[in-house]
Amino acid sequence: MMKNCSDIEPFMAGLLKRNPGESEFHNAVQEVASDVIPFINENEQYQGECLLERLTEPDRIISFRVSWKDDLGNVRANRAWRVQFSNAIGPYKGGMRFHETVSQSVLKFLGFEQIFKNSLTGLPMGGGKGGSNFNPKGKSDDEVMRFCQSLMTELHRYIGPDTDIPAGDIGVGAREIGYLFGQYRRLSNTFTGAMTGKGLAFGGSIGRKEATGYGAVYFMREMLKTKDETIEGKTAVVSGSGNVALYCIEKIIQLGGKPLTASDSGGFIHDPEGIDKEKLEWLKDLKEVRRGRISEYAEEFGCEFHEGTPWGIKADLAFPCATQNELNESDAKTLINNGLLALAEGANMPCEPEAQHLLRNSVLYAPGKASNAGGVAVSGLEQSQNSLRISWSLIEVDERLQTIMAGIHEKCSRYGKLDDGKIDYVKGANIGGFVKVGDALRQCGVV
Ligand code: NDP
Ligand code: 2IT
Repeated sequence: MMKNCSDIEPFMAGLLKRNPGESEFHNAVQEVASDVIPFINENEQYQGECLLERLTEPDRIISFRVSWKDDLGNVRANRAWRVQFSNAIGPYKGGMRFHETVSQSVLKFLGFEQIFKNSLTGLPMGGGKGGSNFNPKGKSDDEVMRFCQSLMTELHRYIGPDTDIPAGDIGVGAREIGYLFGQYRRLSNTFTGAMTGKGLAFGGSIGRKEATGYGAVYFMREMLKTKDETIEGKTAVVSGSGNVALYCIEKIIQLGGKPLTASDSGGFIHDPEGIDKEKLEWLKDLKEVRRGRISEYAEEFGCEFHEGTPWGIKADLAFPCATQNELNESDAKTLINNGLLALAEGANMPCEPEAQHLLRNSVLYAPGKASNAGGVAVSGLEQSQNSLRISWSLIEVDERLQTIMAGIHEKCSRYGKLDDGKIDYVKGANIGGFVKVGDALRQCGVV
């Protein structure tokens, strides 16, 4: 039984008991609860409703087997999930992740974060996430297609444009969305916006591919403004070389900054001259078309390649854009000692809790649920365009994205302002995301 808790300890003890072994989920909830429980205690209208207890229990989790055949004719089986976490303010919305590390705990943490992130965008989107422990690396296009078709053969029953709208995440890009959407369209015999991140030829939004990376840099720009600083002339350390990292690097270059690094699970490249527009085009081709390794960049441009993560490289700005828990306490210390000014998370929960604690108290620090919300925001715009059966131009989409990111920064500032005038972006994002969802829960009865 869940009881209304006004203290964090008994609340977390109950959550750990109900969700044993799910460390990623525990960490995500702990961070939110430590800001939201005190807020509830100070605001009577949110009391006595078990709001956080209800919000930490997913509406439902669908778990299923995905059987498929590899190119050698072997039958393979994977596990997949869709975590439909909360539809309090709109249909479930969130990405699908294909990676060997995907587990129920990882998807629950991502789905939980998504509730607050989606609320912060101001768009009517609930929180969800899905994925599979399938590893697309080294698989042929045909194998990926058979896997996606098999997965959607089950998933299609549970999704729809007014129910649950999946999109991409790690290991799910344009190719996978195409195969998934193709099978959805066939099985449902409808052409609707039941997925986002679609190709431009079949209902996708211009600017969606770029949105998460661009959005993270727009959020950074807003944070720097509070210190009368700009991106121009600043060096940046970036991790990852996937969808988020590539377009984060692109926007840093466009705004006059100098990205020094990029990485993948094999290691990172350090280019002291900076990754420029031409090198980035080469990198996009390497990663988006040839599906190559980041080490090839070092061979092509004659710079250093190292194993591990790039956090030892001195820079003004940091953008972790690869995966969860990729930056630990010692990395945070190194970045701070090297004079870091600000960090904006492109990935979801890339900083371990101890690293987050240090950064939150030392530099301008934006949690992913605020700074990487640009991706899902433009997914929301894709849904609107699909419903209206129109396509906005890149300028229109990009203007809306900039307005949404500035709006999230404003909400974080409003709810995260400390007594000394500084902004705690983590607190601001947690409370700013909670308020709308909490209001919706209160007003819709006990469900
Ligand atoms: P991609 O699959 O396009 O790229 C992921 C990148 O991170 C690759 O360079 C990959 O290297 C690296 N990476 C993944 N796992 C690990 C690992 N365990 N250790 C080291 N490197 C790793 O994914 P995205 O760019 O879409 O997603 C990156 C992050 O951003 C994730 O946390 C995701 O949840 C988050 N995000 C994504 C959004 C989107 O719109 N796509 C929106 C908001 C957040 P390799 O290829 O070697 O595995
Ligand atoms: O983590 C995320 O916000 C995403 N992977 C994007 C979700 C979406 O629905 O576009």
